[in-house]
Amino acid sequence: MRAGAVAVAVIVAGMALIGPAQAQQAVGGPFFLSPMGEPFRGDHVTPPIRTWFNAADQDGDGRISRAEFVAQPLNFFLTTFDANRDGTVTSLESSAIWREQAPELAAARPPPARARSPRQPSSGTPDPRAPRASRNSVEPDPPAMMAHFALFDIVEPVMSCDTDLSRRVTQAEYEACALRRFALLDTDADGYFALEDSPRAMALLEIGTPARD
Ligand SMILES: [Ca+2]
Ligand SMILES: [Ca+2]
Ligand SMILES: [Ca+2]
Repeated sequence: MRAGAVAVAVIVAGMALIGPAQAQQAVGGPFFLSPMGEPFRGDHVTPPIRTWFNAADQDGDGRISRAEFVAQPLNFFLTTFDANRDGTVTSLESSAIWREQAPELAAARPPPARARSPRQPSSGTPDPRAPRASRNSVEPDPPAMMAHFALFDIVEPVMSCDTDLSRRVTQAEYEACALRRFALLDTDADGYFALEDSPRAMALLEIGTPARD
């Protein structure tokens, strides 16, 4: 009985030790943030960028067409980001999803402004007046961190689509934004994006792939 109590104590202590580190594990698997802000997870076989790619490549021809690229994130936009289903996504809504499903992105984003003026648009660009000194000085810059899990260094992949600065992203704004991002990925302008077109995508393919031994 005494041994049992000791065992329980050891287990509890172990849980306390691994607790914070496992918050990420609870979300599960290597992480990729799609160009339109949807979190994807890989596993020990499939790199997370491949999970996104396969979801977008609806016809399975090994490349993402412009139409596929725009269509893929819409369901997530309308049913997950838009938590209150009013047809638009706010900064609060998108941040809540990332907190829950993408702690890696939350870590890469600048800390929330303490008292953001209501007139100040959320541009996705870090406020140059933000107190950088308050950040841990060894903390890497957000764009450097983004390279580990995204094709773009855009820490606000949804609110940066708010072209009319209404502080809400409509479906039309989101789709127009997707077209602009696709044009950046489709470097040879043939209307298709393949992972081979992007050195950064090829580097991300290595993520989640176990090292050969
Ligand atoms: Ca395709
Ligand atoms: Ca909404
Ligand atoms: Ca808007």
